Amino acid sequence: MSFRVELAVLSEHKHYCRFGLTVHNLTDQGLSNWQLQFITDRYIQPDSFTNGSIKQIGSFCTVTPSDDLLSANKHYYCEFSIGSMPLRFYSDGIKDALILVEGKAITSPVTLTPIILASPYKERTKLPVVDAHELALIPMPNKVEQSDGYFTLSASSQITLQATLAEKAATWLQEELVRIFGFSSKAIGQSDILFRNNPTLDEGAYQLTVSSSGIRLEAASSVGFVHAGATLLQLIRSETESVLVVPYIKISDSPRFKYRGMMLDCARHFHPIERVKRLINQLAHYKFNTFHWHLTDDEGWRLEIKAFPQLTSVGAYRGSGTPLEPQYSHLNSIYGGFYTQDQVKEVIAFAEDRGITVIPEIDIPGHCRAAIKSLPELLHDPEDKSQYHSIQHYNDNILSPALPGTYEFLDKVLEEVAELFPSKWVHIGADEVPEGVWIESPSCQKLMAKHGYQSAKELQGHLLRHAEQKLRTLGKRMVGWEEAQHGNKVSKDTVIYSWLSEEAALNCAKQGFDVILQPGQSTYLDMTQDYAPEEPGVDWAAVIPLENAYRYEPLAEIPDGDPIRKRILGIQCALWSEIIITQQRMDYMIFPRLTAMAEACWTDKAHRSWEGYLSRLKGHLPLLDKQDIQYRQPWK
Ligand code: TNX
Repeated sequence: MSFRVELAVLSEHKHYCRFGLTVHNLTDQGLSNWQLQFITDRYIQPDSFTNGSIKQIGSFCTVTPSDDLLSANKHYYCEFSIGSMPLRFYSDGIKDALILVEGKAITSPVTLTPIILASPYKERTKLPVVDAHELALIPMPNKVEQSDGYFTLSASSQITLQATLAEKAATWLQEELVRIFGFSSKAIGQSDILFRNNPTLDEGAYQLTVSSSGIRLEAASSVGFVHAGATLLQLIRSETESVLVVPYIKISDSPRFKYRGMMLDCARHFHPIERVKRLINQLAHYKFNTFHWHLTDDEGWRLEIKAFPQLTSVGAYRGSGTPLEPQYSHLNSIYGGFYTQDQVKEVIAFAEDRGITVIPEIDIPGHCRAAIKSLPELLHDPEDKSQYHSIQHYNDNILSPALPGTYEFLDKVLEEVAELFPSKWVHIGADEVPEGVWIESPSCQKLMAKHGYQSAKELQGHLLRHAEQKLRTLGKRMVGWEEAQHGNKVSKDTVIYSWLSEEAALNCAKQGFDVILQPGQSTYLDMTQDYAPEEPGVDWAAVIPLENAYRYEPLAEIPDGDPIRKRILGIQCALWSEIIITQQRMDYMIFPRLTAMAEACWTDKAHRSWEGYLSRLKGHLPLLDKQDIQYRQPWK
């Protein structure tokens, strides 16, 4: 016997919804002095609550009913309001719930029924039916000439290296042939696969030739050889266990954008190192060259820092009775994890073998709750009486630019980060610092007066300028979200990642910043993929069906010849992990949209076609099946 919690939308408007919540006691025991805990990502207006009171920290809510008795077979009912957009998906409902008695969780299970939505979308996207293309290449190479005939790889086929730069790519190819096709050459035989240096090719570019004399992969950079291998792996058909065939072809290919990235949030939910490596390997298959590792956030600090072991001993775990309350899931257990520096080195080396640079992100000054709770003696300002409400509903998650401890923390963290990550770029976050922050802090006021700052944005700039200078002394270039240039304090060396819209990127590019485009409306893989209410995901930026992801064209209205376009270094897609708990969910959100984004990153505009992509995707799905990638079936 259990409890059942039901949430129903009673009424909804553009920026306001009212809900009714019912707790059924289906057990044969009455409860006294009980409470309900649950998880929601919306902010519940405390004054709107009936029949009790609610306390909310982030996504974590505790309800204390006005009647502290709940008899067997009876129910409790309350109503409340939110001031944000209507809910359209089941995953917008309550994510986890727990009953407490005398402040302690009880073991009877709590069943959550799907949220009763007032106006779920009725539309469904339907993809055109297409034939699977024989050359199922994604991203589409920029020049392909196919001819009749197939080359056969057999157990005596060998990989031969005539370029030291190709060593890692050759090892990767060999590993992938085994992993995907179960294929390994046993005897010493013919040099059927030849890696050869071709100094005429640019960074990342490659040529792949398959003819009766064998397979030749050419490049002048180690990453170019990886891309050549990735294309070859997509061309292979397996005839039998030990025989693979490859069509005769000549491909000459190079990337459209220099920066082709994906960001993974490992803070909201922790992704074990094997899951991270699996993703990096997939990125290599689609010719991405950057993995942006979001390692810190309000809900968890995931990177071992030797100077501050508390960041992970405290800040990597959350749950009842710990300094960080449960968030997003796992109400009834301690949840978390972190990467040791040795594991980070392992990930970096793994990525490097696949032509991928790992950019770490340490998100400051917002999104710092886990750090502040771990190091209160350094990072908490007891005199700061400012009232603010962050987007994710915290009022205690922003570093203070006026505390000496903030600088000690930042300097030591950045020193270790700079040492650990070979990447030239370090991402400093800078997103979503809420209104109202710092204004009631005497020390911040003093700092503002000293420098003649007019706004909190300038205080943020003050801190970020320090970070930029620190990183420069460590040999690194600072990069950050679009808010990093607010307050006008950082130099034009800072690379700006726009995410709220493309507009910020355009403005920044006009001012002389290099930009990476990661607009939520097109590149956020945590957005739902269709309008059906059972689609998992969020929709604050948009619903992103496959076609919209595919059709993303950065700053489309800026003509090709405009010098502003030189400022666009590339594109990045992102997976935020508020509801990404398992490998299965991760695969579902990423695939196949990642393949669409890969084409936006790589393929020249003239060679892109939605219908062409779809038929190649159809031909490509068996390769995903072979790897047990649990993608969203595009033609369902
Ligand atoms: C916005 S994108 C955020 C993240 C959230 C994400 C959810 C950005 C810089 N900030 O903190 O996880 O939306 O979609």
